[in-house]
Amino acid sequence: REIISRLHNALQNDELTLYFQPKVDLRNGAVVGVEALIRWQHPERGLLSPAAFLPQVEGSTAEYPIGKWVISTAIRKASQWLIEGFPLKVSVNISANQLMHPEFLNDLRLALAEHPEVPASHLELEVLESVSISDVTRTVEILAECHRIGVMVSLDDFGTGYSSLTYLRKLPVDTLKIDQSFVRDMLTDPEDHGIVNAVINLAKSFNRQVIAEGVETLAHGNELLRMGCHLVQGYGIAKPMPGEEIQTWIKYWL
Ligand code: G
Ligand code: G
Ligand code: MN
Ligand code: NA
Repeated sequence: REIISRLHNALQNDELTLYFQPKVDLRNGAVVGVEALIRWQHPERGLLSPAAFLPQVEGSTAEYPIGKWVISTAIRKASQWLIEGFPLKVSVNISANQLMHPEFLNDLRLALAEHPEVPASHLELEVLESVSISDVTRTVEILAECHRIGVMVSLDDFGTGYSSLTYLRKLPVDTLKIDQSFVRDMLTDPEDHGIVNAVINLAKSFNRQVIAEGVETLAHGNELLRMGCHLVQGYGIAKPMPGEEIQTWIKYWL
C-alpha cells in the first residue's frame, strides 16, 4: 500500500514525532508522568493525528518499526527530561502485534540499555485491555518479563474490552486506565457513573492503581476524587503537546 511505503520513508526522514499529555495526581497536583502520542508531520498534509494513519499501519510491515521507534524516542525524551531535572515517567501505547512480536522483549531491553540513566520504572507500557485474549499464557509471560525488567504496565481503554475477572487477575499489570467514553458522561449518565465506580473498586480489590482518562472539567475531577480515583489525564488538565513544551507547562501548572 502507498501509505505504508510513505510511512517507512517518514521514519527515515524524521517526519514522525511524539506529543506528550500530562497525567496528574489531583490530591497534590503532582505530575506523575506523560503519555506519548504519535503524530506524523506530513510534508504536504500537515500534522496528522494517529486516526489518520494508524488504522492502515496495523498489520502492516510498518507497525513494528514504528512501535520500536516510539519506545526508543520516548526513552530518549525521558533521559533528556531527567538530565534537565524533570524525572518524568513516560507511557507509550503498545499494539497487540507489537507486544507479540518475537523481537519485542529483546528490543525493549536494548532500548533501555541505550539509556542506563533512565530507570526502567520510568517507562510504562499501555496495552489495550483487549490485548491477546487469544493467547493468555503468552501475554502473561511477556508482561511478566516486562515487570522483571522493571517496566510498568497499564491496561488502556479499560472497560471496553471483554476481559474476564480471571484474566484480569492473571495479567501482571500495575494500573487500570478507565476509558474516556465512560468518564465523559459519568456526571449525567448513571450507568457510566456506575461503570467508573466499579472499575475504581475493581482496581482497589485487585490491588492495582487506577487512572481516569478524558477528564475535561473540574467537576469530573472532583467526582473522581470523591470516588477514590486521584490519577487523571485529560483536556481539563492539558492537551497533548510537543516535548519541548512540557517543562514550561509543568512550571506553569505547579
Ligand atoms: O492522540 P490521539 O488521541 O489522537 O490518539 C488516538 C489513538 O491512537 C489512541 O487510541 C492512542 O492510544 C493511539 N496511539 C497514539 N500514539 C500511539 C502509538 O505510538 N502507538 C500506538 N499503538 N497507538 C497510539
Ligand atoms: O486510547 P488512548 O487512551 O491511548 O487514547 C488517548 C487519546 O485520547 C489521545 O489521542 C488524546 O488526545 C485523547 N484525549 C486525551 N484526553 C482527552 C480528553 O479529555 N477528551 C478527549 N475527547 N480526548 C482526549
Ligand atoms: Mn493510551
Ligand atoms: Na484509552
